[in-house]
Amino acid sequence: MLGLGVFLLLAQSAFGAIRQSATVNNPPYLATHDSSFVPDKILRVTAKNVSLDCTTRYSVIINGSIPGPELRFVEGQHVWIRVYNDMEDTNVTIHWHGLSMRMSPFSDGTPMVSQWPIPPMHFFDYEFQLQKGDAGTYFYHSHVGFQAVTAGGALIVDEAPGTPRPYEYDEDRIVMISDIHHKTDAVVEAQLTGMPFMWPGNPDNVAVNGKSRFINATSSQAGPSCELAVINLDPGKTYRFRFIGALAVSFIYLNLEAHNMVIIEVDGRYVMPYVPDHLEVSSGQRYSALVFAKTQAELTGADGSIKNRYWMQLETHPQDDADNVLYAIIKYNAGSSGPVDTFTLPAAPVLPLPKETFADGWIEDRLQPLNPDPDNPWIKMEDITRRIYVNLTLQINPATGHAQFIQDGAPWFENTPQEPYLVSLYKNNTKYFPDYNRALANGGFDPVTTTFPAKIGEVLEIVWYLVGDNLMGSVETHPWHSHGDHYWDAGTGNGTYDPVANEAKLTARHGRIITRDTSNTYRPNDRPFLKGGPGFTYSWRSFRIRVKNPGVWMMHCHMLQHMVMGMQTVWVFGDAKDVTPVSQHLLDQGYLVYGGTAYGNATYAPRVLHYFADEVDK
Ligand SMILES: [Cu+2]
Repeated sequence: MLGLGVFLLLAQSAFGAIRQSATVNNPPYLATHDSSFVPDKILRVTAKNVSLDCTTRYSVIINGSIPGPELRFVEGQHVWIRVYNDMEDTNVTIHWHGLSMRMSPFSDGTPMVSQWPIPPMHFFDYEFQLQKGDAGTYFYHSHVGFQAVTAGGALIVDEAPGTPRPYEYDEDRIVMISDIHHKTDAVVEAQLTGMPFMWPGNPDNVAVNGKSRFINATSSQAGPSCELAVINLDPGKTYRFRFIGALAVSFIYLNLEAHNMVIIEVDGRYVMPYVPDHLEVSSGQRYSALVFAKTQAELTGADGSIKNRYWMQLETHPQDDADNVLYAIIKYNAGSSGPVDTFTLPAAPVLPLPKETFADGWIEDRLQPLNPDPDNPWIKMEDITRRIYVNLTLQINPATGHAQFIQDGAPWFENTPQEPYLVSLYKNNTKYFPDYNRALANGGFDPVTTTFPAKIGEVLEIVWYLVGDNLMGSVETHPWHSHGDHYWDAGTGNGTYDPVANEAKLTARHGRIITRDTSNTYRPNDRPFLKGGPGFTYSWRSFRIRVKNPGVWMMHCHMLQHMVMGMQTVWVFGDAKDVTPVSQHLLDQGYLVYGGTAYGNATYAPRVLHYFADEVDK
């Protein structure tokens, strides 16, 4: 633990003064956040009718727009974000997707896991400390119900001022891809959890940066809420396109017309350059790619005319149904300066994209880390202290038609725990706290608390098994997202897991394996999904992780529909003595009760724990 008051740093940037700190408060202390407290960012969550995709829908939105504002921070920055829940009848939390909340475990934004949700008409101050190595592409989103389909935005971490980037580029461009459902959150949630279960339907469309044009729209509807996204480029510059899979359920294939992409980042970590023939993005994943803009000469044809617009083509690859083809426009600041037609779609798809459904691992086994971290070396098989198999399957009640996803026999819903696990941990409330030995005796899963507990220092291999459902024996592909830390993505394959055979594959890669936070458990591509029958194990995926960050972290399918249907797991790392010590009286009535004194409102300034020091605290 670093001593108090050392390494206090101030940095100047284009944003003005930023908080910076390498100092951990041990123990954290409470401060009143009255009007003198100035957060770095303010997010206000509301619900209202919003026009998007040529239609109007009642949606949860952040700071009045879809997507919410783009947040930018730098490595080393100490961040405070105030989130106002301006809704009168619904809870909210915000999760900082891909960032580790390391030493500020109340900030992970998972309702009933890391915190009590923010009650209506209250606000909560989230604190986190960015570290070297965090530079990359992230996003933030609500973690309640189906809200994240519209309530989210890009979150970018840049290198600290003066720190060189491993890849040079002139500017970046956000490409945030989100699903559009014309049905409201309430209808979608009711159908998914209904008896009988009803699939609300695949997305009506996909938006790029909050722009979309419904395929059946008429030209009279053209306008700001009924048009394609435009990405503007200057000739000759090098761009970093930051693709963000802020999706509900779609798997996206995409490509650029007449431009190559060089992948340089996966889920917030730089990778060796890789040139794919197309990009695949599933819910929760992010990729950065360098795109080299054409020069003025390259844009100019033999007749002197300038071609200044190109297509970005996106296709959704749902599990079974026909693909949807969608577009954004890449527009050069060159040639004609007239208005851009953002409404007319191409008569036929302009780019070739693979036709198979989303499976087989794409380029995942070819990605390599740019700079392997010497302090966190690749986990070899002999380093693993415990292997946990988690069976993922859909369970349908033949009598009621109710459907839920179960993990090792149990679903997890936001109303599963009686109080947030982290709260139970601080209260040392063993009634709601996992029993490690009980879990060990049950393959790692504690069925009483519906959690997977682990001790600090353990080295886990988590093997996710796709298991045929109880009626038909079918399976689907799921993007599994990990909170709390990146894991080593130790591969995927059909059938049951053979550790020795997989280790031979990994060894052949010389341990150049990437860490990331979202990977797919694939349905086998040869579509044998009814062949094995109920309970049949179709495929596996391995995550390896050193248990080092105390806290309560979710690992869940990132498809919002499946989260609503219970496809989530909760991992408790460490026990009461491992979480940063905070004396009980500091926590009473603050974080430990719903709407406690850590939650402010119009007339009340909250009392907030400070896990990190900075100049404002002095
Ligand atoms: Cu899923």
